[in-house]
Amino acid sequence: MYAKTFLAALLAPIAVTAQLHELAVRAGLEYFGTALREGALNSDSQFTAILRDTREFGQIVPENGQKWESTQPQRGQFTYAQGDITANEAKRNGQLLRCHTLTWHSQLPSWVSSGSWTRSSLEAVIDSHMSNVMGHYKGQCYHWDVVNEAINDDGTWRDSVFYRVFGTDYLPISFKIAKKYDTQAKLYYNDYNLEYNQAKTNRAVEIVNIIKAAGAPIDGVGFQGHLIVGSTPSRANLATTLRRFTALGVEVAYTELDIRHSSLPASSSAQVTQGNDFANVVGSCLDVKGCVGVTVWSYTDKYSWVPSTFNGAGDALIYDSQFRKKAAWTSISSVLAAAATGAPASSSVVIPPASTTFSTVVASSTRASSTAQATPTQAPTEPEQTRWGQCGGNGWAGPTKCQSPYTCQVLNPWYSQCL
Ligand code: 9MR
Repeated sequence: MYAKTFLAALLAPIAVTAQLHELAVRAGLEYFGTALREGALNSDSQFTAILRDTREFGQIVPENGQKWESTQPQRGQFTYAQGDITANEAKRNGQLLRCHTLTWHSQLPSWVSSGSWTRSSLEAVIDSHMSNVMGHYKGQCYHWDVVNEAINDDGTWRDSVFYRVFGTDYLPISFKIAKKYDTQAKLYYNDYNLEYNQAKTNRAVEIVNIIKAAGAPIDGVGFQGHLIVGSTPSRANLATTLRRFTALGVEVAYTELDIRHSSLPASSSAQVTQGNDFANVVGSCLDVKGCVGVTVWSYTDKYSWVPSTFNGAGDALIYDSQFRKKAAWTSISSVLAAAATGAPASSSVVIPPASTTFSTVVASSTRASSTAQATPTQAPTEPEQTRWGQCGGNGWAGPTKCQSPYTCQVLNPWYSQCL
């Protein structure tokens, strides 16, 4: 067995130097990421420097630049200047790019929302939008949020131009069209307030079922995670909710996480509560096989959509407005470090052969996604990972083979996965 002293010696440098993405990958997630506020890049050197720290953020997503009003403000006129800011940045830094978003009622130009459409004319509009926008970003998007926010908070269907013309058919139609124009990106349904496991969550489960029943492809469900300090569900309840979706055969991710204080300034105890809430959200992702990553919706309180939408509320992120790490940052790093370095859980982790170096133990994760097993006393056989298990990446010394029919695919320099 592994001597605690050796582990402690290994833990020290990790605790000192590691940042959130680095820890997240060591803990078995694919990434820890952030949204990029386009206007802040280059105009704010502190913002830009932290955003470019790939140990901190291994994935970025445009906060606004790829939305319909930015990419096709007038019919047939496509512009990518705003969307390219984040795409180019991801390329420059070697970060994964989440792409956001296509069929959405909001930030939708009035030529679409107020147009007079038949099913076939609106389908042609969606097709043309996806053909152009997805074509422009083809090969760059790790995920695409194909449909965004189709449900009201009470679980009823949102009244959008898409719903009025197609009923729920626009859901599978959008996913089928999306697949035509990018066969590699993982296609997501993305929404907020799914975390509470109530009527809206039930409807999102129905969305996955509707899409699959129509023979359309869907790979993931994004939990936006716009939450409130002190009202965030427990880690166990969040995990239970995520599992409702992974049980349907789709992956999940927290895609727009922020946890706002309802009133400001936040007391020190409210800041601790915020830290615990963040830790519970990130912890729930670690607990669920098929939860692939966590993205904060901007990382600094200097740039957040919250204060302009919720009067008096704010400070919802993990760095303060002067770019100092908050208690929330520390809580997240602790929960990730614990998962990255904790003792292997007997039922769920790849236990390396006895001869394996200690770096393997650290690189192995205790999270639920790794399932192949070998006992330390057995002659080293070649273990195989199941679907979603890690099978390669810098520092990885675990199994590199996948169980059939999955193959080991390189997602980034730190992480290859059985898909
Ligand atoms: O953060 C975005 C903000 O700058 C925009 O003004 C706003 C307009 O709708 O959209 C915000 O981002 C939203 C995201 O695209 C979808 N989920 C909710 C986010 C917060 O409103």
